[in-house]
Amino acid sequence: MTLTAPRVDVPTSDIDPFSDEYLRDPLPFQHELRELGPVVRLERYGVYAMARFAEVHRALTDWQSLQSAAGVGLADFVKEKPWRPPSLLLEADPPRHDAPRAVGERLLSPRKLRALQGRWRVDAAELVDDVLARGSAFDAVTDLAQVFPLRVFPDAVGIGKTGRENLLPYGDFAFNAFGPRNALVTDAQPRMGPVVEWIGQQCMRENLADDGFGAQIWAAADRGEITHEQAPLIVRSLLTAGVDTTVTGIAAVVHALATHPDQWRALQRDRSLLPRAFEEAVRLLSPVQAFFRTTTTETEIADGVVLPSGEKVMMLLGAANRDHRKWRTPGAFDLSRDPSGHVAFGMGLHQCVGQHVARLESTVLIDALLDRVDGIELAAEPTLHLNNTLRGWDAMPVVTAPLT
Ligand code: EJD
Repeated sequence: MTLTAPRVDVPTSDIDPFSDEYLRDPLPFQHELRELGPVVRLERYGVYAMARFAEVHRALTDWQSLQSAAGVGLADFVKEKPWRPPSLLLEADPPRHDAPRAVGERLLSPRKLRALQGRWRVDAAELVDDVLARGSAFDAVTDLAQVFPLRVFPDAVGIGKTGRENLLPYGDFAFNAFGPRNALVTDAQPRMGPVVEWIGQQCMRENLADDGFGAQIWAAADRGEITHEQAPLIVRSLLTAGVDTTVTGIAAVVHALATHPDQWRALQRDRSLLPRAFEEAVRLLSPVQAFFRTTTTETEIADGVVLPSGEKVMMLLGAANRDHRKWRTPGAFDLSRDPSGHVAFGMGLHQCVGQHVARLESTVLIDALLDRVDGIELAAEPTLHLNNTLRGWDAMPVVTAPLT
């Protein structure tokens, strides 16, 4: 018999994980969802949500039962036309996913990124010097977190110098579009036409420098690893997923350090904790808050909870990363813990292919900061940036102490 409703009673909730109230302060809502049960039905959207680490982890690693090809946002691509041609990486399952993924993995491997590390260190040092030359107080978002990725990543991809102001709005829209058509989407939509057009142009071979990630994706098509029709869409993935995410990630690390002076000092004493500081900050703040899968068949998504085929399941990465069942003192930013296994980059087959880029950008920038200031504190309450998927800020005034 085909299941049309869950096989056990699932608690329901009227929490809207895309409301302004939720986006402004998701933690109490995520706590409530985590404690309601391993799976909760969100009445407002007719979808299921999981907020505990174990179920989120299980869902992320079960690509057979929980597909991505129906979209990893709220919209079901079976029923609704997506706002742009689906991503070959994000919105695809094996076997179609595999060749694009292999190209992305080789391109963005730690080994390949080592070639960029020296230049990015110099760029980070220059940026922090420039910022500090203007004063010890600055904005960690608009002066640093937004500037550094835009300074290094578009050049690494090899796109043109003009129009780069389109990158952040495009990413912001794409991440909003994983949610419902709320005001965050509909307010920005009228401005998106030329932005989408510009992005598409940047993905074409003739508009890419001949030594960047973009050219290397086209070269992979020449070698037959992917088709020439696929190449521009894979370049588009870098431009969609590679900017706003790293801006948010850098801001998360700065925020964690600025609000935990003892952990800043621990990092000053032992710079080898820097990679851990990055992981712990993304665990704690989860720049990417949530994603969806869609059941391909009747699926037991938690012990005893069997969902019908074709259901949307929301995975609350941010909630899983603060589940006390998995983490002791989950709300602490603690460089003495091992945060590995967090799901801020997802897990499994789709786990962030760009994570080494994010890690490198963040660590070289914080390293440059550690070289140049003795301490960093918030100078005012940061201004949140509301987005249906990303948890970040528009502004974060900080003040630094000079090295003594
Ligand atoms: C993403 C969560 C794309 C694409 C890939 C990944 C993301 C967004 C877009 C980054 C999802 O292929 O266009 S963090």
